[in-house]
This record gives sequence, structure tokens and C-alpha cells, in this order.
Amino acid sequence: MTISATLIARLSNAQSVCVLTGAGVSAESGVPTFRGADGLWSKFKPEELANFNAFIRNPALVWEWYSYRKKVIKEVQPNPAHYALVELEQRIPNFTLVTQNVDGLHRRAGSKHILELHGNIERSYCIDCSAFANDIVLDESKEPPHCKHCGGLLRPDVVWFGEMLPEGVFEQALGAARRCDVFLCLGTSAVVYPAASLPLEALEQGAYVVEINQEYTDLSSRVQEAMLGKVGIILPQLIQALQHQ
Ligand code: BV8
Ligand code: ZN
Repeated sequence: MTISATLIARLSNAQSVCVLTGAGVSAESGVPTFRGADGLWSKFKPEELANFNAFIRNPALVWEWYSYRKKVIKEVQPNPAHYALVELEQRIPNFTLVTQNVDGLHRRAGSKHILELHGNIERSYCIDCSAFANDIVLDESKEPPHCKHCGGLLRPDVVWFGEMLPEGVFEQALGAARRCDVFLCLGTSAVVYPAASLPLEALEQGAYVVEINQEYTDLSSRVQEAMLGKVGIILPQLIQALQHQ
């Protein structure tokens, strides 16, 4: 895949860059995506799992699903896409990394300014007293653990469908999308809102918007460049091209 001279020029001169990542950025680490062929949703239905009512109806099923995902995440490492974003952050004066991923891999790779729109699977909190519980032993327990302060059910600190995004986080992401010179949309099917509105906001204000994804999405026909391919291959090539500037 050749990187366009326009993109290299835009990134070399950019004062402000905003990046939105989705499950496709963690795919090459071995973390299953949601909507791909072997995605998580092919086995489960989102409405059955990623929403509060599903949790109350069947806490064990939802907790088991998150325990499985936490186990996978514990065993994987960041991949070249994560590391390329760490490099990019060091080259751009104002760099904002907005992620829909809850796997914490951007932080493990060394990214600094991360906005986690959908929370983080490594944290849990009590549905009754909201006390956080980070030291959840990763046992194969089927039943969700209970809060040691009040005995309430613990839930993963992720944003479920129908739930508000963390206070202020989306607003910061919106600000970054509205002032960036270049917006990179990486490894996301761009179907979940309000995250998927960020590239549209960037387009609206005249940013140079580039999508890197393994398949075309609703965004592909609207962005300046839609690059088809593995983000773990293309992003390091982009960094290399910038270094030869
Ligand atoms: C909200 C939980 C306000 C955490 C998730 C009708 C129309 C529009 C919107 C709505 C609607 N009805 C309801 C809504 C709102 C709803 C929504 O957007 N629904 C959509 C699905 C229709 N949104 C919400 O409910 C949000 N909250 O709106 O609050 C509000 C409040 C109260 C009342 C009303 C409104 C909350 C959204 C958060 C939902 N939580 N998950 C978890 O368990 O992880 S969403 C879930 O999808 C994940 O969080 C994930 O982050 C997110 C997005 O998925 P992607 O990251 O894009 O992953 P996906 O598999 O889809 O795509 C991966 C892509 O990568 C693929 O295209 C693949 O080809 C590509 N790829 C794979 N490998 C590679 C690759 N590309 C490059 N290289 C590779 N190697
Ligand atoms: Zn409690």
C-alpha cells in the first residue's frame, strides 16, 4: 500500500491530529472484533450482552462474557498499530487518541493522551454504591463478584448500549475532532454513535479525513482517503514515510 504524498504532507504540517480507533486496531493483537466474520457478535447478540437490562436479567452470562474477554486481553500484547500511534503522538504538537476499545492496549503500548469513550474492561464498579473494584481476581467465576462495601453486584466499567458516555470524555473528543487538521479513522465499522459522529464532525470543519480499515464502511465514500488493508501494516508504513520527510 503506498501512502499518498498528500497525506504525508498534511501530517507533516499538521498542528493538530485526532485519531479514532475501533476493534480493528486490536485485532492483530488477537482480540476478537465485534462485527467481523469471526466477531463476538457472530456468537452473541449485542442486545443480549452489552446492555444493563441483559446484565440484570442474567448477570452470570454477561459477567462470563466479560471474564472471557478480560482473559484474552491479559494474554495479548499491543501490536504495531498501537506502537505506530505512540510514534505519531510524539511527532504532532496536539494529538488526541480517541478509542472505542475497552482493552487498555493503547495505554500498555505507551500512548499518553487517550480518551476511552466506552470505558475500560479492566475496571469494575458496584451497581448499588458505585464503589470501584479493581482487584477483581481473574477467576473463572461464573457469578459476578459482589461489592465488599455493600454486597451489591459488580459490573464492568464499560459503556453499554443506551448508556451515556463517561462525563466530559465525548465532549473532549468532539473538541479535538472540531479543531484537527487531520483525522484518522482506524479499524472501526463506524456504526456505533456518538463515536461514529466524530469523523463526520472533522469532515464538516474541513479536516483531511483518512480511513484505514479492512472493509469499506458508510464513511468510506465521504472521507478524503479510504485505505483498505490491515492497520498494523499500513500505520508503520505511514510513520516510515513521515520519517523520510
Ligand atoms: C448513547 C460496550 C446516549 C463495551 C459498546 C439508531 C441509530 C443510531 C444510533 C442509535 C440507534 N439506536 C440506538 C443508538 C445509539 C447506540 C448506537 O449507536 N447503536 C448502533 C449500534 C445503532 N449508541 C449507544 O447506545 C451509545 N450511547 O447513545 O448514549 C443516549 C443515552 C440514553 C438514551 C439514548 C441515548 C453507547 C454506545 C456504546 C456501546 N457499547 N460496547 C464493550 O463491551 O466493548 S459498542 C461496541 O461497538 C464496542 O464498544 C466497540 O467499541 C463498538 C464499535 O465497534 P468497532 O470498534 O467499530 O468494532 P467492529 O467489530 O464493529 O468493527 C471493526 C472494524 O475493523 C471492521 O470494519 C473490520 O473490517 C475492521 N478490521 C478488523 N481487523 C482489522 C480491521 N481494520 C484494519 N486492520 C485490521 N487488522
Ligand atoms: Zn457497593
